[in-house]
Amino acid sequence: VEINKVAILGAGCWRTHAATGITTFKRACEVADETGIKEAALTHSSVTYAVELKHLAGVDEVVLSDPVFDADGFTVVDIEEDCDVDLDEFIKAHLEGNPEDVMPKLRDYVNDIADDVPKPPKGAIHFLSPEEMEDKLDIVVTTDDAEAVEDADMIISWLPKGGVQPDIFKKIIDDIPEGCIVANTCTIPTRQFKEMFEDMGRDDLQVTSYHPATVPEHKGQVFVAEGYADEEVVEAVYELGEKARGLAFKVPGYLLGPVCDMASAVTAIVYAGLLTFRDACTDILGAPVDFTQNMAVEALQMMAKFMEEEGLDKLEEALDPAALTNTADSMNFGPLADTEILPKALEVLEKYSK
Ligand code: GMP
Repeated sequence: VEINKVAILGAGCWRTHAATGITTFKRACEVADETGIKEAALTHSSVTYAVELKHLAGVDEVVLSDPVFDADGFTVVDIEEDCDVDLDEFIKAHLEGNPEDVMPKLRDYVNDIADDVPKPPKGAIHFLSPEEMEDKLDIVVTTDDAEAVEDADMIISWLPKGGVQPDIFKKIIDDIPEGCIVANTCTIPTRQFKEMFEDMGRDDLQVTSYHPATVPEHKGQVFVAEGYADEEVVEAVYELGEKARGLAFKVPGYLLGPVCDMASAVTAIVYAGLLTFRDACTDILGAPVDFTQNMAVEALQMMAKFMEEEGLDKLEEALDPAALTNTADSMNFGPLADTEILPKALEVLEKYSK
């Protein structure tokens, strides 16, 4: 499997990254340092992906396509003029010092102008112009999706939230090469992404993901979905991701959302619960693993049913959280107690009790 041309659809906007108030340009600065291209420090979203693929993973041709590049609302923030931050100091703060010495200035400026900049695709906030992206980063920038995907070995979708992706892909569906690798990021679950292409008659495509589980400029990592593409393809994307992003994980495709999206907070708590529950039951009580598994499956499935039937905002009305503080406390032994997961959970339930 050779990946010589990558097309990235969608370039993103930094306003939401500013709004969270917690992310930095740490990875972008590392990329600037590793490649010697200073301007790489000023990339975000899929633009950081593009630089990494071109200069760290050695992909011949990286094309970034977004209608916003031609839009009146495309806004380039000059960190020196607008935010009063020197580029060398910006990089130094991220690599050797504390990013928070400089980040508040960028966030404040962007939060201030955000209301006046139209949302993508009519406008977007970047720190480099499309010309600088081409000249300094050596990537191809276009507004023509059909041209971008022509002869591509891999397409990465940084397109808006799920619902609109079919309409965008429909327009270029015949331009996507036979057997092309198509990867989703954080805006659509991989399973839904796969079904979308199948609905368009493209079950020849190799579906996987190139999911950052963060904003790409902040942290170098990527999550690659398994199960919907040939194993060699998943391996190739994984190796590409490792070179480009520094750290890559393979994840069963259907788990990509639960592991990488916001509900990973729920998944992490549930997963930690499953591991400690398993060990407490099998190691200490000597319970058979299949019996233990059945009980855990029942708990997970019924909790999902409970939430669907009652609604997430009305859970406490239907089941007093205190009910569990009085049943689960006798489970407070072995790994469940040692790892402090159950005592902490019971404390939280107590707080929410009626
Ligand atoms: O994060 C979503 C990104 O997708 C934004 O930068 C949008 O401007 C971009 N976007 C919206 N519509 C399209 C489209 O039809 N093609 C491409 N390539 N990007 C789009």
